[in-house]
Amino acid sequence: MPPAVQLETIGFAELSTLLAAIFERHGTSPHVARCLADNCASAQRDGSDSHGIFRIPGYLSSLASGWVDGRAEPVVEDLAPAFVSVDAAGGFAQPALAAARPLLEEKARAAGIALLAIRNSHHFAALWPDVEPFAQQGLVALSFVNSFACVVPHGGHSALFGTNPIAFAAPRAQGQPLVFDLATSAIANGDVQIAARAGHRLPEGYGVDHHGQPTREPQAILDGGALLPFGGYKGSALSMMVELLAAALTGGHFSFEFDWSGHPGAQTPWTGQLLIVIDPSHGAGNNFAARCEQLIARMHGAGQQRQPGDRRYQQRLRSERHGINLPADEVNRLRRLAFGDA
Ligand code: NDP
Ligand code: PYC
Repeated sequence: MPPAVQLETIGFAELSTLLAAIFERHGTSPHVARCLADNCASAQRDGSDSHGIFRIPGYLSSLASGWVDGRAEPVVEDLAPAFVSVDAAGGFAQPALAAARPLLEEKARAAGIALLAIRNSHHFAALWPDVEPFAQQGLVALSFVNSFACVVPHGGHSALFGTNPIAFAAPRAQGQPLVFDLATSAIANGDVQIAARAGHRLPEGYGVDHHGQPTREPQAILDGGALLPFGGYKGSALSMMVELLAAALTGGHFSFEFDWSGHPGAQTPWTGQLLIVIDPSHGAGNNFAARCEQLIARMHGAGQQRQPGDRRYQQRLRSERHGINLPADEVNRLRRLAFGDA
């Protein structure tokens, strides 16, 4: 039997403060540190393990390499009655969204719909924290982010697309918003890294090795291999759409377009992000949240008991009640990064 892992329980606020101290110590402004820390701590609280504290070394090596600007000041542009754009100035996408959010929401409520096009940005996180807050305010939100070339388009032979997630959030009449957040690859790159560390093989059909041969070995995918889109040509089409919306429309880079080879240690993709925010009160009957509830009830009736977001909300509740359980050596590592000699 492997030795039991010693756990330490930490509250959300304490974790977020610890992460903010790490970010600030490693080159971000206090504001950027707070944005990234809240995002990362939220992912950890909700059990989004591939984008919680697991990502800290990647953030820090990207900052250390000079690839991403942790002090960037995003520039918000009011382009049209329903179109906001932000130049993230080579910084992270989350502070860019935070800077544009009030104007985006104001426009969505006035026009019924509004777009936010973020470019020149680095997104290294889960996507649901970007959309769920809009649904908490009664709005419907969709978002699209492209990443780095590691997915072979359907029927192709070389990596071109990113893992390109899509997130959707809708208000419900009762309970937490309905949210899904999914990579358009068969598996997120972060989960491939986690499987490689744990020594787990992947299911068939997730990736290929550097010869283009199917493999179930996560390390072979990471060492020059590639992922496949989920659902064959259907996922591939969605991934293509994400490239167009997140990069071509925003003015950001396609996943294959940037070259980080001059910045050893860089891990944060330098791309773009699109958000679409809809005010459903302009819709027919002005009863969207009730209709959402009705659909969910029928899905339950049809036998789908677990809705997307349910697992996350349950984990959030457990974390809020009992704290976030982390391996004690991980917490110590974080404390050293924040306050120690590291
Ligand atoms: P998953 O496949 O784990 O989950 C995708 C969605 O499906 C979630 O909303 C999940 O809900 C839901 N779901 C999972 N299982 C079921 C089920 N049995 N029944 C109903 N719903 C279900 O996510 P991915 O691996 O695709 O993505 C993981 C994360 O990686 C995402 O947060 C994504 O944003 C992030 N990512 C970020 C990238 C970036 O460039 N920044 C790139 C690629 C991925 P629940 O949350 O409740 O489990
Ligand atoms: O998990 O695929 C991923 C990913 C890419 C960029 C950030 N996360």
